[in-house]
Amino acid sequence: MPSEQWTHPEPGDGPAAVAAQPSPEQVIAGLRATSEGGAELTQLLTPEGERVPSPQFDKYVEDVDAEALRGLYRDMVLVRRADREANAMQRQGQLGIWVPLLGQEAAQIGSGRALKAHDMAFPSYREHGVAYARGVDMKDLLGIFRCTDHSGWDYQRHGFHPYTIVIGNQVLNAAGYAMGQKFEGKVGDDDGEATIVYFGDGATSQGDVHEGFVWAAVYDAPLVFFCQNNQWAISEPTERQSRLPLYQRARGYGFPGIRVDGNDVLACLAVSRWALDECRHGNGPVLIEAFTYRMDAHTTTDDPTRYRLSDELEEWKLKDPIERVRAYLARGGYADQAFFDSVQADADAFAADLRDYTFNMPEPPPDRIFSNVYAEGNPLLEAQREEFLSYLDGFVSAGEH
Ligand SMILES: Cc1ncc(C[n+]2csc(CCOP(=O)(O)OP(=O)(O)O)c2C)c(N)n1
Ligand SMILES: [Mg+2]
Repeated sequence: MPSEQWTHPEPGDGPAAVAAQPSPEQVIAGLRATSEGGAELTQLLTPEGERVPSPQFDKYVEDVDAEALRGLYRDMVLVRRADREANAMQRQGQLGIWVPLLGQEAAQIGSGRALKAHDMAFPSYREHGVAYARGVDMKDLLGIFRCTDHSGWDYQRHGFHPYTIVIGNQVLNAAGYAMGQKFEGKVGDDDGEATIVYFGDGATSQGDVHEGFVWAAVYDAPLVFFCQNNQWAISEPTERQSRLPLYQRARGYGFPGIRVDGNDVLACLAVSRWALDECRHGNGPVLIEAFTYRMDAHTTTDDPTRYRLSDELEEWKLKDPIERVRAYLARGGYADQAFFDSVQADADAFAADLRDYTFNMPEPPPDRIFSNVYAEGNPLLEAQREEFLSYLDGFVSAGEH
C-alpha cells in the first residue's frame, strides 16, 4: 500500500499526534505528490494533449475555439523564444543578468490573457509572459536587465506595474491597490475591476505575503493572488516552505484557494477568469496556486545542477506547456505544419528584433536617475541633480588638462 502523505495535526488530535513527525516514507510520498500535483489539480489539457472536461471550468473557456487556441500557442512560442534570446544575450555580455521564465509560459499567458484592460497586474521579476500579454513591448523589459533602466513602460496604460525584486513586497502594494478599487466602488458586477498579483512559492514564506492575505481578506479586496509554484526558491524546494499544498493556506485566511496545472494554458485561463470574476463581483480575494516548474536556472547567475537532479527536469519536460497544445492542435486537425512553421518564423523575427534593439540600446544620460521620482518637480531633487552634473563635469575638465 502506498504511504500516506503527512498531514498537519488538527486541534484536538492530542499530544502524540502533535509530537509526531513525518516518517521517511511519508516524506517521499509527499514529494511524489508534489511532483505530480496531487488529485486536487485542475487540468483541462493533459500533458499528452487530451482535453479533460471540467463541469466547473469549461464555461470559462467556451469562447476558446481553434483560432483562439492557436493564438495562445503562438503567444507561448514567442515568449519562450524571447526568453531564450535574452538568456543567450546575457551569456554574450549584452545583458547584466536574465531571469528565465522557461517552463512557466502557460501560467503567465493563461492568467495574463484572462485580464481585462481595466484590471491591474503586479509582477515580481519573472513575469515577462504577463508583460507581453499586457501589451508591454518586450524591448522595454531589457533595459532593466542591461542595468540601464529601472522600468521602461507606462504601468497605467498597460495595467502592469514595474517589476519588484524584493520578494513578496508587491503583494502589499497589490492589496492596497485592490482595497482602493473596493473603496471607490469599482467592484460589484460583470464590469467590475480586479487586481492580480504574481509571486513565487518561496515568497509565501515572507511576512509581506501573509500581511497581504490578511488585509485583502478582511476588506474583501478584489485581488487574485497568483502563486507560481515552480517548485524552487533558488535552491530551496517547496517542502522547505510548507507542510501543506500552498493553495490550502487560503482557508486559514478565509478565502478560496485552488491548485491549477500551471503548465496547462487552457486551465490557467479558465481558473484565472473564474477567480477574476469572483473579484469583479465583490467575492474576492482568491488564491491560485499554479503548479509548474522552473525548467532553467533561477537566474543566469545560478547553477541548478548544484542542488537538483536532472531526472526531475526530464520528468517535467514531459509536461511541457507548449508541447501539449501543439499535440492537441495537430491531433485534432486544428493546425497544420504550415501554421507551426509560420509561428516559428514569427518567433525568430521577434527575437531578432529584440537582439538588434539590445545591441543598439542607447545609454541613458547619467542624470536619468533623478527622473520620474516624483509626479511633479521637486526643488531638493533638482538641486541634487545640478550638484551631480557639476560633479561629473569636474571629471571631464580634469581629464582635459
Ligand atoms: C526580501 C528578499 N529576500 C531575499 C531575496 C533574495 N531572493 C531573490 S529570488 C529568491 C527566491 C524566490 O523564490 P520564489 O518566491 O519561489 O520565486 P521564483 O524565483 O521561483 O520565481 C530570493 C530568496 C530577495 N530578493 N528579497
Ligand atoms: Mg519558486
